[in-house]
Amino acid sequence: MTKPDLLAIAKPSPLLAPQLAADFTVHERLHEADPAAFAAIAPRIRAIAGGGESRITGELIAQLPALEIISIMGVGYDGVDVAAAKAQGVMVTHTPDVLNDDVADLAIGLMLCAARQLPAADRFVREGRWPAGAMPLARKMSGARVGIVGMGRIGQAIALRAAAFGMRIAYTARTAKTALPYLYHPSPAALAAESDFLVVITPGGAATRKLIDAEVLRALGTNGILVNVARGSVVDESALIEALEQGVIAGAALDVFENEPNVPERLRALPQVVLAPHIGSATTATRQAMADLAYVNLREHFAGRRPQTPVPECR
Ligand code: 8YV
Repeated sequence: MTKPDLLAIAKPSPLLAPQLAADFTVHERLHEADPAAFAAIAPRIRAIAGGGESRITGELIAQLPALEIISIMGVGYDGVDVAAAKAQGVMVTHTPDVLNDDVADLAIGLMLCAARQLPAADRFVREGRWPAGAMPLARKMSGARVGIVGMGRIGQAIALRAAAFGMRIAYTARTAKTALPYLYHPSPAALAAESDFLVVITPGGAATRKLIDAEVLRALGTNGILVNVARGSVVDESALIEALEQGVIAGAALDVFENEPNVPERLRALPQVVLAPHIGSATTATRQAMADLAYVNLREHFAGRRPQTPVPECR
């Protein structure tokens, strides 16, 4: 039996590539690398494999009449035109839950880094500055007020961890989750006004674009620290840079950016900002679990069964 043709929209993770190669004829980034060759095989493509940051447009989907499934190795799928996929009868799957712990761990780690100035402390020792005197005092995190923007699965995992630090937890989301013991605020600005740390963990996409704008940053205030482990698109990056430069907020810890992997020079120049290269789910154990789930979704589909984790719109 011939293997189904699969378009890998980006270079597949080494944890996924062998499983893909065993079951599929993989065309890696052919749509970008060789458009003429791509046009020739496009009618045969039955599957797409992508990551959380992949852009899979309606235009691309329309070029693939035999497409049956898009498997995303990531929980976020804001780059996928799900409406176009559905209109063409294409299933879209993602990898929720298996990364909750890692992303929540990183959110707490970034909060600690920003509050306790851990990257600066590391530089302080390495650069031999300690003998000349102590580092400036930092901020206490335990007992502070944390506001979580987005109270989905990862938001709840962050809240559980924050509770162990004795933090006062509040959140905003589209609707209040009455089963949770945390204080609900109807808007990011209202939440920010009552928070020392504002942690963003809401899905990306049109509905949340620039949700964290100049007004929210003003509400967070001169002692506030912004943490983003969601998508760069959720924060107005220019407004954030201005707020940091002008001392409108105290600091930020960011794992995601508007135009990854490019991080503006003005942001990189700010000492009160902690930066990470989109590593929320980047541990071996979690990436393996994500790769396995992304593969199982494809395997189940081509075995004539329902994939394990379709995106909500395709359930
Ligand atoms: C990864 C992510 O960067 O899950 C997501 O939505 O952004 C990250 O876990 C990516 O998906 C890895 O392929």
